[in-house]
Amino acid sequence: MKTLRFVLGDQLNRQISSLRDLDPATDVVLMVEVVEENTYVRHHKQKIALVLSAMRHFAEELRAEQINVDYVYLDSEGNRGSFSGELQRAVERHWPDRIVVAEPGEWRVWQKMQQWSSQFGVPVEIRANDHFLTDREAFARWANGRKNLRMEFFYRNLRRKTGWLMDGDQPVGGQWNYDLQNRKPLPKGLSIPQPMRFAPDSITREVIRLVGRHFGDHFGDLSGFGWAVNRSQALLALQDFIQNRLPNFGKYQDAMSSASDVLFHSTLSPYLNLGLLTPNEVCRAALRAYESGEAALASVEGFLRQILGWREYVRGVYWTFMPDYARSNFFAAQRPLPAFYWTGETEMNCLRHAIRVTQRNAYAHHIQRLMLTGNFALLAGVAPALVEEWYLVVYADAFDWVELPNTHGMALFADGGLMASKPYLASGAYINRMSDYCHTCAFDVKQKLGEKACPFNYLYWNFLLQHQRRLCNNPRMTTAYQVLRKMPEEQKQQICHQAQHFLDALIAEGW
Ligand code: FAD
Ligand code: DLZ
Ligand code: SF4
Repeated sequence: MKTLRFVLGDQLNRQISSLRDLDPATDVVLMVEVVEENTYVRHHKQKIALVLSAMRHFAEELRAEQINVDYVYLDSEGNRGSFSGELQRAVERHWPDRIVVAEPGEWRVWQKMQQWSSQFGVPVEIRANDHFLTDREAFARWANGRKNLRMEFFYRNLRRKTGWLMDGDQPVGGQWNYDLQNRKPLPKGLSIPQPMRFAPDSITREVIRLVGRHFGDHFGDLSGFGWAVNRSQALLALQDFIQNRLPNFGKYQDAMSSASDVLFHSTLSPYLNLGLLTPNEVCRAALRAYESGEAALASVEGFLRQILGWREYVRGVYWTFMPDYARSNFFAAQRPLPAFYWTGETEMNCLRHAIRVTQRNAYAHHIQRLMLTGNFALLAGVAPALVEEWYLVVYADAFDWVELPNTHGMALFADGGLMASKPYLASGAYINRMSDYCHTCAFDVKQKLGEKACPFNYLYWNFLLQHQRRLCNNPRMTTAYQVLRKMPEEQKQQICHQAQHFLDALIAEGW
């Protein structure tokens, strides 16, 4: 039986379900570079270069195994520019008995896949995407009928199921979670190892030129490209993280610093999301570091929780609640996205730093995404769809299944609390505690009102006032509303007035 095996740009793993029973004597692997995938949002230039270079390297690896790969380049003659258009052409070239493909990472593509069989008159088998530790159905079963979908419960179930960091049915060390030990700001003078970077080879250099030609006006710098583009490089990046940064990962997981773009984070998300690394091997590498005494329990548990917990959980939320999930807007937020999200031109030092890092690297770590750009968009009442588009554009690891729940649910609370028990809101005090941004900022983090006051301060209290009806009964907001209740009326009015003035001025600057 001749099978056309369609491999998408974020399915670059030899073990993926769609390649499992491949017969090199009869089958063809199809890979296509298409304009639609590169422009449905105007992705960061480095993200496009990473995906296309990783696709080309993967095709080479398959060819080295004598597998017949039909690879369509962006510039190939007759390229119809979309998955469906290119699949149609491939069916006409190869006349397969069936098409096999793994589940995509986006609802948008999933909907198109449902049409393919009738569109092309060929049976299409859509296989589970086994680049995850759980399947979509398992999450839906877990979620079914639950009032409360907190990640922590899902994570504990998976710890029990995998036996990772378990001592019988109890967590190793007696605690499920070492979050409280993982909230340290960065001490002065601590040396931070730079993550491993990879000089572009001839394939990547060719792709970089192509991206410059076709997508030169997209967001971000291309010149500093240093991502791993194949599995062997990604494995080196994993090893580098385990040896050099994992030991400090837990302690400084929530820290921010202008001295380092990455701190002790792994920067492995693009490789996990493209299939160059599997979550299983990444978690096992961290567990080995714990067993050999190279990394402490709090670091390894903290890291495991991100992958076994958060990564699996957000994927489950996405597939269980889409497409309605994306439509909710709990705070009825409607403002446009400020222009500085694209330029980095703002006097707020913390945001300027987070956005410049993003331009430079197509990367920012979690706390920058959540507590700087996410927190500001929430406090400023920016429409969720605009914030979500920004996050999908700017990060090399951004795919809808993971970006949307993180932005919509975690950063913006637009789902009204399906994911988070309370909105992740912070005033300048939190940013000051966790970073070194404030002492060189044009604003004064200690001032609550007035020309020099940190905008996060009055925007924070203004937000609580504006959404009092929606939030005051949330038990986790009690302390904040107690403070607000004691605040003199006149001060509340001044806060609202200054917040409104600030937001109006941003609009006038051209959001
Ligand atoms: P580390 O801090 O080293 O964490 C290890 C790994 O855990 C990551 O590589 C990632 O695979 C996983 N992980 C950690 N946190 C999360 C999370 N909340 N959700 C899912 N996986 C997680 N992550 C993406 O992969 N793609 C996105 O498009 C994306 N968008 C985000 C948008 C917002 C608003 C927020 C708040 C978070 C977003 N995240 C996204 C989650 C997280 O910020 C990134 O996974 C992380 O910053 C990637 O850097 P790292 O590899 O150094 O992570
Ligand atoms: C992100 C991306 C980009 C930029 N380009 C391509 C491409 O040209 N061809 C391809 O197969 N995949 C690409 N991708 C990844 C897809 O957008 C991704 O596979 C879908 O969003 C489904 O998850
Ligand atoms: Fe950010 Fe406010 Fe600190 Fe400036 S003072 S860096 S705006 S938190």
